Amino acid sequence: MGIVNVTPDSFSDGGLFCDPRQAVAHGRRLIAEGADLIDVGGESTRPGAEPESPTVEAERVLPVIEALSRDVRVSVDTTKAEVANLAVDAGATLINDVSASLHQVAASRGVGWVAMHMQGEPRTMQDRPTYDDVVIEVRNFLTDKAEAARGAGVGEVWIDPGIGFGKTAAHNWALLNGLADLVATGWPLVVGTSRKAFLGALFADADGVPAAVEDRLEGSVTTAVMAAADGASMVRVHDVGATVAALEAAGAGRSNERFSQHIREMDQWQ
Ligand code: PMM
Repeated sequence: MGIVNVTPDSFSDGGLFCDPRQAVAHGRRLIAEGADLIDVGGESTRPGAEPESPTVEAERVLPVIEALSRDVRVSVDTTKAEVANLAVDAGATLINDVSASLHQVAASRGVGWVAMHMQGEPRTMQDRPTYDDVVIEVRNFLTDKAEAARGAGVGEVWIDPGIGFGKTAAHNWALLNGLADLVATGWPLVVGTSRKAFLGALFADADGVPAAVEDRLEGSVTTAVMAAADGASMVRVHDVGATVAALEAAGAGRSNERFSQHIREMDQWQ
């Protein structure tokens, strides 16, 4: 899943692809680099971000979805029913929902749904995230949401632990170490680590200054490969070319059942 953020303020690429033409061109580059699906978002979910109006969000994403969905499968990254519905009209066939609240829209429109876990809301989620056992709590939340969606008639349901959403670096690493528990639920798993702050913290300099967003490539690619090796069926990434190459190398090196399974699952959703 390649990321196209049509926002002035997303944490890693905010402002770069605000003009729909630039966003479409970027999406096409990601397709050429090997993305199977493009995730288009019009509202930043970075920590501290304020919500956007549905009108502004829709204006940003709709032309981009309309253009890219002619070439590839497109998901819309939104928490608003109104935007999700308009995005489906424009050609999106998957609702990527970081609020895990829109399964009714997916059911009524006959499209897929990604349920992501978040503690709190973007404005305040990093204030003081707390869990007794982050893996168990996230797993239970996601299976409840997935079962509710399936019960409501959503045919294609994905779960996502929401790396960085109301989580400390320790929580993120615990989740990445516990992906097997999420895979064991049987729901297909999406994981998004790309360029996130916990990777910046890992590569902080001697004064504790985190690595800049553009210096998080190795951490992003490595954690994407680890997630796939642990059974994630999809990884959400900015750097598609590097990630695809790394996944291919890892798959060739291992040539094991997990990677073959991964490829089969991707084929099934296309
Ligand atoms: N992360 C971001 C936005 N949307 N959706 C899913 N399903 N999973 C994620 O981890 C996720 C997401 C934040 O990253 P961005 O601002 O670079 O898009």
